[in-house]
Amino acid sequence: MALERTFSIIKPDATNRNLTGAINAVFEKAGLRIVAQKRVRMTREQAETFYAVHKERPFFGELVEFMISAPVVVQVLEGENAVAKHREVMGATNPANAAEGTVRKLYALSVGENSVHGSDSLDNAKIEIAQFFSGNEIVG
Ligand code: RTP
Ligand code: MG
Repeated sequence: MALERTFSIIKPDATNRNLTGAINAVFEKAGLRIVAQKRVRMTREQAETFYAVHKERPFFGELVEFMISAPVVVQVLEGENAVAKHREVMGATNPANAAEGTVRKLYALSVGENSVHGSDSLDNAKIEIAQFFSGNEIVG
């Protein structure tokens, strides 16, 4: 087992509904430690860069508009197998397919407004963390 760090976003649909604490409770209960956290309003450029891998997808424009529509909470989570554990507790992208007890089953509104983001690999976690945090903002 390896101690990992992953990058997490609590998305606008969740911050709008005041769910930051409720979602953090799910993460902490799963053994993920919040080692960095800040509330930010993403710029359009930040959102486009962050989701550049989805640039050609039909939902790209909608996704960027959504991510800049309200504040988000960006986080670094640390724990054993943090990348996989975080994705497990987030649940499937589409809440209709998400398992009981997962964040998306509990809180997501739709496949687009699905409350949370989590890195999909350790390599992407490192890239995504560096887009939002400097080293001295992360306290393990
Ligand atoms: P995320 O990157 O946000 O953690 O979510 P994910 O890996 O589960 O999903 P991904 O395929 O990477 O898609 C990124 C985000 O785009 C939005 N989306 N909308 N309207 C649609 O069909 C659709 N499909 C994806 C979601 O907000 C998804 O989380
Ligand atoms: Mg993804």
